[in-house]
Amino acid sequence: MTSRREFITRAGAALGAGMVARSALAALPESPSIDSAAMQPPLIPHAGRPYNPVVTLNSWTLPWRMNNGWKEFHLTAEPVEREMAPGMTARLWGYNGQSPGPTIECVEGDKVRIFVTNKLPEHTTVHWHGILLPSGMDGVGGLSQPHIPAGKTYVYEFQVNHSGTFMYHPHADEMVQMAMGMMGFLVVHPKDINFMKVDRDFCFLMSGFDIEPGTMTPRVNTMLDFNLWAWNSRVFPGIDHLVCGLGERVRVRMGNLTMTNHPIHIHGLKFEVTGTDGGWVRPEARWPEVTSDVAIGQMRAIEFDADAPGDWAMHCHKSHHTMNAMGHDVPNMIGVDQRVVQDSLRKLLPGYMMMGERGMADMGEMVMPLPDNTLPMMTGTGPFGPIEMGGMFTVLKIRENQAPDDYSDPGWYQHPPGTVAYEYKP
Ligand SMILES: [Cu+2]
Repeated sequence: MTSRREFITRAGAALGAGMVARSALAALPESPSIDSAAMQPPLIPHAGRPYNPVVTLNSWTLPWRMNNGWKEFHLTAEPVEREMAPGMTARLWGYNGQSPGPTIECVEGDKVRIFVTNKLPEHTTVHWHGILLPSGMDGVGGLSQPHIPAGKTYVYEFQVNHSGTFMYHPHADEMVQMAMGMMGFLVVHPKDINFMKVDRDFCFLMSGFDIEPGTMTPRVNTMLDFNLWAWNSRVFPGIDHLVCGLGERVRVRMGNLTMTNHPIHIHGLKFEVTGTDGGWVRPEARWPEVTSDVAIGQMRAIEFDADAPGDWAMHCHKSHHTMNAMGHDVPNMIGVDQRVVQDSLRKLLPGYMMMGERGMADMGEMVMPLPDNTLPMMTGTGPFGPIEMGGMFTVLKIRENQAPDDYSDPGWYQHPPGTVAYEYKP
């Protein structure tokens, strides 16, 4: 038997040596979970140092508790179901009920303790991408720690000494676990609440999935040919709009955990990259952009003044990344008169439909017979008709009368008379 006094002393010694305080396991914090893909309001800090919280598209921030000067979080790695857009749900792996996992927010100088419970069928670890910490807390299975076996809980403890935009993901059976959607955001706010202060601070992670139309589970061996390009495991038209008030200063933090780069383009305004995984970019080192390439494994924080009211497209500029599953592997039939072959094809493929003779725009409107649980290759409807998009596409809505903390959808932009492109009529 150990006395309570010895127990506390040993725990203290372990902490002093930068090791895991096993005593902490005695009082696991709650591991809250959500089953919805709806954007949750910013989590206003209830204790500890004050900060301006972020808003995670189609996701949420993990609640925490203070315990003797430590900010404690509890992540549970587990299989989840994620609605990727209305009409399509995927069976993924994630944290606390969803993929991606909840955003973890803390403040420069915080001592952070993160409990990780593994409810996956195999071992895992968590790597804190971009955080400067003791080597043994870096989460590389086999290299810096033993893997977390299924059913076990491990504890990570470190002090965050630099603010910025980071992420977390497994460093164990990575090809499978990342292809299944295991990732999350980690934001370290500056100690000075006025440093780099903005009016709205959005974040999302990019992921790629290969899910055969009609099925629910990603193929995990795919290296390049993904068919669903997602922001926070959502695809257009399922991705939250970014709603801003006219004149506000806005930050968007984006992380890329896919297998390719994504040139993210915003219409209607110009922005600057103000942060990377390495920290904040000095003002004299920034330049104006309307597209910023986010390479694999990178984070980019961009900032802009929301100075132009309207509905502005925001999307990856790789045109295949704004298409959903059905757009891939379709042969080019432009200029081919398919009527000649249609009858013979129908004998082989009952229900075969001519497509793409004039291009594929018709598919944006067409109601095609699709297998259950997939999405048309291009979809979504705007005030003027089909938007013909999918994947990594959403709308930045800048409105004159959007109240400061209101993230609700203001509807489509009402264009002032005489400001919409019109048909030429001689
Ligand atoms: Cu892309």
